[in-house]
Amino acid sequence: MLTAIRAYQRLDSRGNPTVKVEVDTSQGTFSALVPSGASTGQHEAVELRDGDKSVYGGKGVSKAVHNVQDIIGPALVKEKFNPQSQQKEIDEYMRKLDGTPNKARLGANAILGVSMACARAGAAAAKIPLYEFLRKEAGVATESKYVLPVPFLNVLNGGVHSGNTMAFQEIMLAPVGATSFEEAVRMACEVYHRLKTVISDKYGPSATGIGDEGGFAPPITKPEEALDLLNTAVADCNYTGKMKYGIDPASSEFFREGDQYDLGFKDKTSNLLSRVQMLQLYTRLIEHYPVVLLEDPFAEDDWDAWTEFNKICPIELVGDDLLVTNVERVRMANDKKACNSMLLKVNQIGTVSEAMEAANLAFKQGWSVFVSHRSGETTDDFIADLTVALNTGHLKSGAPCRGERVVKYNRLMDIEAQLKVEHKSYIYAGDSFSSPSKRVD
Ligand code: 2PG
Ligand code: MG
Repeated sequence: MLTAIRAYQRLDSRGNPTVKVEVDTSQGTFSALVPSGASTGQHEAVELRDGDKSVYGGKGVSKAVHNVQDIIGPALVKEKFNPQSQQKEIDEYMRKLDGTPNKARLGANAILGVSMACARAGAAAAKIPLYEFLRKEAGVATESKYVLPVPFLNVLNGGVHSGNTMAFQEIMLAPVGATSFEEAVRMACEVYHRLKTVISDKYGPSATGIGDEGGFAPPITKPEEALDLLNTAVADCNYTGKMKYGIDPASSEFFREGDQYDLGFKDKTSNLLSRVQMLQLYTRLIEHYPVVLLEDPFAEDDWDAWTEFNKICPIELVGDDLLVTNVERVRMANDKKACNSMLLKVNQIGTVSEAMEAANLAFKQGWSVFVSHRSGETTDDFIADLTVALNTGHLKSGAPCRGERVVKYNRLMDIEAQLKVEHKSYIYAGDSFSSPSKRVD
C-alpha cells in the first residue's frame, strides 16, 4: 500500500529542473526522475513549467512538485492504492484527478513521476524485477521469449540538439549484426571511438565536441556528410554490413508555411525544400546508405506527405511527433496509413499504463514499437526495463557517452546477464528489430 508520496525539484541532463518523485510502501522507498524533450511535439501532454523568468529562466517545476506533494500524493494515499495490483487504476485515477485531455492542470511531469515510481513499488512488492512487472502489466504472454533490443545509438547530433548547421537531428548507428546486446554495445563503442578520430582527422580536434545526446556535432550541414563519416568509421572497424543506420530529421522543427521544409534553418540561409523534394532526398539516402529506419521525415500534421511516403517507403517509418504515444493519434495514423511504427516516449502521454496501451495498439495494427529517451534525460533507467517488458526489439538512448545515456545501456546489459544466469530463454533482436516476435515464435 502507498503510505507517502513526496516530490522534489532536481536536474536533467541539460541542467534544467525536473521532477523527482518518491513513494513509500511497506517494502521501502521507490523513486523516479522525469525526462524532458527539446524537439517536443505540439500534441504531447503538457509539461508544467513555472514560467518565472527570474528562476531557472522560467523552467522551474515547483508547481508540478507542489501538485504531487499537495494534490496527487494525499489523494492516492487516501485511496489506499496497492501498486502491486493497481498500476492501471492509479494511472487512471491521476488522469481523472487532472481532468484535462492533456494533463495540463497537474502536469504530465508530475503525473509521470508518480506513475513510474509506483511501478517500481509494485515490482518490489511482487519481488520481481521491473521488466517482469511491466511485462505482466502489458499482458505479454509468460511463455514468450525475452527480447533484448537493438540499440540505435545517436552518434551524430544536429537539429535543435547541437550547435552545428545540420538540420537533421539524429544519425543513429544500429549494430544489427551483433549476436548479443553486450556485443552490440561493444561494437557500437568501437565505431563511436573510431568516428571521433575520423572527425578529428578531417575537421581538427576541436570538432569532436558532443551534442545533447552524446553524439558528435562536427561542422557539417548535409545528412550525406554525416553518413559518409559514419561509413568510414564503420569500414575502419570492419563492421560494414553488420551496422545499419537510423535517421530522425525531427522535421517538425523546420516545417514552414507553404508546406516547405527549411534545411537551412540553423544558419538562417533559408534552404527550402518542397514535400516532393524531401521525399526524393529520403529516397536517395535510403538507396545509397544502409538506412533501415526513418523517424519523423515529415511534420507532425503534414498527414498527406506521410501517407504518400508510406506507400513507397521500403523501411521502418516511425511516428514520433506525429503520434506522441497517444492512442487516438496512433489510431488516426493507421486510418490514414501514415506510418508503420510508433515511437514510445513515456512523458509524451504522462502515465506508464497509457504508454503501454499505445504500444499494444500499435502492435495490434501490425506496427513495430521503438522505445525512446528524451534529449533532456536523467539517470533514471526505467525505459530499459520497459523495452524488454514490451519485446519491442529496439530502443534509442543516445550515444554511448554521458551518464544519462549509458545508464540505459548498462541496465540492458545487466538484464541480459540476469536472464542468462536464470536460464531464461531470450534472443537479441538483431536484424529482426522491427518484428522480433516473428523471430521469437
Ligand atoms: C526525438 C527526441 C529524442 P526530444 O526527437 O526523438 O531523441 O528528441 O527529446 O528533444 O524530442
Ligand atoms: Mg524524434
